[in-house]
Amino acid sequence: MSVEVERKFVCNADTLKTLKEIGAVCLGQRQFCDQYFDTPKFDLTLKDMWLRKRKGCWELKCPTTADKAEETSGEQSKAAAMCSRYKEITNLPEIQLRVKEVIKDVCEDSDTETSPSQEEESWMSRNNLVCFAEFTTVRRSFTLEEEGVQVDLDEADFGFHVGEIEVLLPEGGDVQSALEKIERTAGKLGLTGDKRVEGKMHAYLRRNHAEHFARLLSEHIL
Ligand code: V4E
Repeated sequence: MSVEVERKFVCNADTLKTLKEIGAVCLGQRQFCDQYFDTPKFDLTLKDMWLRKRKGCWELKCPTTADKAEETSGEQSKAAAMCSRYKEITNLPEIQLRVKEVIKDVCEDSDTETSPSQEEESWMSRNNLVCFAEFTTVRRSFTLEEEGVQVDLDEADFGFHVGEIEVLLPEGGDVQSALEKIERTAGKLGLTGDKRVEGKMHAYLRRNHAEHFARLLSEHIL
């Protein structure tokens, strides 16, 4: 399991130029399709749990518990407020356990021999998991001098662009240092805003699931 600390930013025509000027190295461009799953009642996302399939692999993002030591000064809490932080789980049995804590699995696996894909199908149908969002992203990734920092410029197929500065940590890694690296990178990129920038899923839900989007906002999940 790892922890992703991330700050999203509005990217514009100058972002590429600025990245070059600050010595960012392009790692390449890739395209992927994300499918997000939840129950029809949105049991997972209402708990801020985001289950998706990307390039055939399952991933679950869920909240981390905040570390009090991170909020010792005003500047530090400002940096933390601009960033999101989620546990990223990629191991399917562990994902299934986490999902089971939220959704009551109606029956256990049978002993009959089934292929992994049949088991996945069966797990999804037992838990009533349906795809509620699907979109393709073209991502250009950059690395910077700042150790472990990656900048992604994303373009989603529904006409939405966003930049992300992110640091991936092992569980229990130094979140404070990650926040500082992200702050320094944001400074180099000349980012001045003090409000969180919406991500692809925000924009997708706003456009396609307005009622659920409003509920997530009212429950302070988005
Ligand atoms: C909406 C959401 C999540 C699902 C999307 O996660 P995100 O990191 O935006 O997607 P992506 O494609 O950049 O994933 P990556 O390739 O970096 O793994 S996970 C958590 N949320 C909620 C959320 C929030 N409340 N606030 C912000 C700023 N971001 C996400």
